[in-house]
Amino acid sequence: MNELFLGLDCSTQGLTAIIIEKNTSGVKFFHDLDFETTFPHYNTKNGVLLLDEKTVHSPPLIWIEALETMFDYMLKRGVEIEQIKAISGSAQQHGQVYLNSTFEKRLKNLNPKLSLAFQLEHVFSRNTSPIWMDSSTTEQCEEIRKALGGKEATIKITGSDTFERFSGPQIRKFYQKQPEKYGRTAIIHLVSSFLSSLLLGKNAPIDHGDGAGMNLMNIQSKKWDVRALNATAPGLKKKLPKLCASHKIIGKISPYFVKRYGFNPDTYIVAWSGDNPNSLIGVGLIEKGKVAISLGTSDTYFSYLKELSLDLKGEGHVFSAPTGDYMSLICYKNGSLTREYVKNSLGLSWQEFSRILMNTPPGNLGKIMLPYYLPEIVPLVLNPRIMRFGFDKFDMEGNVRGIIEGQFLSMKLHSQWINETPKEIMVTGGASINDEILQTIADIFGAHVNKLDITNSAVLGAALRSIYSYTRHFHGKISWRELINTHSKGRTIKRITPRLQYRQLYDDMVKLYKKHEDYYLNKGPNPEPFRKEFIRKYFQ
Ligand code: ADP
Ligand code: XUL
Repeated sequence: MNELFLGLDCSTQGLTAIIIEKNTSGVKFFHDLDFETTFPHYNTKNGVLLLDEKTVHSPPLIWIEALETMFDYMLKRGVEIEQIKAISGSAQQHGQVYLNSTFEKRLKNLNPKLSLAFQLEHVFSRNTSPIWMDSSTTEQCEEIRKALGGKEATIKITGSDTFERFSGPQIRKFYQKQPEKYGRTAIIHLVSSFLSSLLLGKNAPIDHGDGAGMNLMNIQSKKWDVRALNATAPGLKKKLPKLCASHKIIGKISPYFVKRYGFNPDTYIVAWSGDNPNSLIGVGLIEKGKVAISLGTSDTYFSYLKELSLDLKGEGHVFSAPTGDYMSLICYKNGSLTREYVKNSLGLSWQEFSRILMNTPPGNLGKIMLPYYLPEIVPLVLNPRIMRFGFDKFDMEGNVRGIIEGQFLSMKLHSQWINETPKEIMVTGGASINDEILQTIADIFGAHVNKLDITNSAVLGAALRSIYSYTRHFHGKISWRELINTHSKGRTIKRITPRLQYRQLYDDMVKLYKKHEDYYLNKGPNPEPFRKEFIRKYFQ
């Protein structure tokens, strides 16, 4: 009999589901739901509500409605739902869901004849959820950092400096600005633990991977850190779920889903985690030596760490990895949405954009773009503006190459703390289908870039984690290596080779880019003479 495993990924822009079997690499079911177009009544743009330039939320009900719409679709497609043995999931990191005291009661008493969104409409103590794109908590970041003894101390305690999008500073802002609503909040979930709570029919724990993105969990002991809790908001410990290992089976599926969709009552729910920790598994990074770049709504650069190794400069993060080890990560807000903005403002399709990228010279004739369309996380830019040096917004070629080179020169520059010069880069996320972008990444990093047949590695990672935990539970032993060899290894459909003739040019250009960044952000010297020199060296 088929043993099926379900992975779900609730990202910024949509919900994805995948069903796989334990011992074969085939995909039994795959489906994507886009929030903006499938659920227009929430009025989101790309899945989010832009309340002001720095304040970015999403309506948590959209995630509930997406979950049930996905299960309705699975029923309609005749998926053998009763054969699903275990479910795990992935969600955009950092976002919080604020719930009142009726939440758990309602979860335990759901009527299978009625929709989930209808029954859970009134469980929120805050109607919208701040998400990872929010950058409105600089004040709270400073306060928490100070209370923890400064930047280095904060990093040593939580694995990261305080960041605007991290859950702790966001919770502090809510407590400060809306103390009554904070008082009425019984539990604060992450998006991942919120969705797993729905499946479980009671409050689910937060796993160590997503917990590390809160500025509240001690990165060494993997427990809530009392100093961080006290620095954030009073009475917070009581409002947080428990923490658990990412591989933990947290229970069986709630009777609601058994009765409404025909799930087997013995379907196990495995702790959900963040999209980046899930992607680590989906692209198969379980040992040192390789890195991954995710080109989703955010662009992220991440790698596996055997030992805890912190970025004391403070731009990067260390999270727990699903294997129980660690992972390093840097995150850029100016990812796909910024590429899309430049493409759309030039009136181009992706095909036209890619053709221009292919036909323009590496080095962009010395034109440099700082790609801050949105507030940026790395480096911190709170008042964004796209900066162009040597061209204007009407120069089609200059802008197409400028945005892509700007983004990945910045990534190369700011990933140096990870101390891992990659020879191989795994790429994932929506933009990883674009070969011309991948060629630019290969050239800038001087590394081979591997493109996978499934561009959503987070959802694959979630399904693999469900197999891992289920098998470990019933058979006592399973190796990550074996699992990844069966499911992830053969997925590379293209290997893009770096063009060695551009290595020196890009080494010089990273330095040139840094001078422009320093000039714009840190009042550094005028970089124009260096740009002229670069043009003389490579283009005259
Ligand atoms: P998330 O998981 O964060 O919701 P995805 O990984 O699904 O996002 O990526 C969505 C993004 O993929 C879109 O915003 C879009 O800009 C980008 N994308 C889709 N097709 C292409 C393409 N051909 N070239 C570049 N980017 C693309
Ligand atoms: C990671 C981050 C984003 C979100 C959205 O720290 O903020 O990558 O997880 O995908």
